Amino acid sequence: MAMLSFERKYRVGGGTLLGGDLFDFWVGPFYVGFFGVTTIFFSFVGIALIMWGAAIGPTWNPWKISIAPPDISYGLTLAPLREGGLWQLITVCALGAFGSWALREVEICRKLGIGLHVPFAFSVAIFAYFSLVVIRPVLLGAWGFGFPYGIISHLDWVSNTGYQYLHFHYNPAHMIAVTFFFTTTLALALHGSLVLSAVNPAPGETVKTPEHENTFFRDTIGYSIGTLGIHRLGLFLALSAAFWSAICIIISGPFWTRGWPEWWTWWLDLPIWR
Ligand code: UQ2
Repeated sequence: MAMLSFERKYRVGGGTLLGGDLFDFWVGPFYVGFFGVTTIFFSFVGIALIMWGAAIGPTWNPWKISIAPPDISYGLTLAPLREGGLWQLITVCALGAFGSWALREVEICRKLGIGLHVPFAFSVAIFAYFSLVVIRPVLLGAWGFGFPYGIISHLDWVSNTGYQYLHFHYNPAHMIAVTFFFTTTLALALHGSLVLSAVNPAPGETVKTPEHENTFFRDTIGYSIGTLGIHRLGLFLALSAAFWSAICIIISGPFWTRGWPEWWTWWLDLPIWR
């Protein structure tokens, strides 16, 4: 079935979480819904505030534009717009837009009668951002611990925050996150190359089936995870990467204030060495 005829068949009312059938319509190929409207609203206001922040800043160089959070001295209060208040409003708009987008995905999943895996996966990415700009700043007692919104400035923030703990690669949760990121690329490289190899046989030969894919891996490593399994593994690896990234920054400061290399003294302190 061609995609457009499938979409006409399944472009049906209902399945909304909020707003009933008020916003239950499409604009061209795009489903709108209540959360489509709120996505547009938060995106528009958020981008306008970013433009305002850029306009009152010292540069229009896209690399150098930066909108910083309030000074630490403001604690968890609202700051004046030019003193980090813009950052606070932009953060609200970002979370509003991301949350709206996730809920719009839920409504589309409900219409189609498919699982909620995609909005769930997106929620883990939102959780990682939420950890940086809300959870950790609240635990540390000041919005000023959030990262600045700028291309170079956010890189500087990551570098400075890392060096604050002497060597961030000794953070055990960071180690787990990095391992999941690398394993995700390994899994997608294996999967992408395996699928392309099966659908691109030598000239004159027919396209191969999953039986060939299974047999390739059974012949090479004695195990095939299967066509459904590789996608379950990929989702698990990717979500774990984002999850442990969030954990590794939440624990840095609120639960460990010294250098991360020092954390490993627990190993040297084990009684088995005495
Ligand atoms: C597989 C399979 C696929 C795949 C891949 C494998 C037919 C099309 C890539 C092989 C994957 C394995 C053995 C798991 C590797 C484990 C890690 C942690 C990377 O068997 O089934 O379907 O795409």
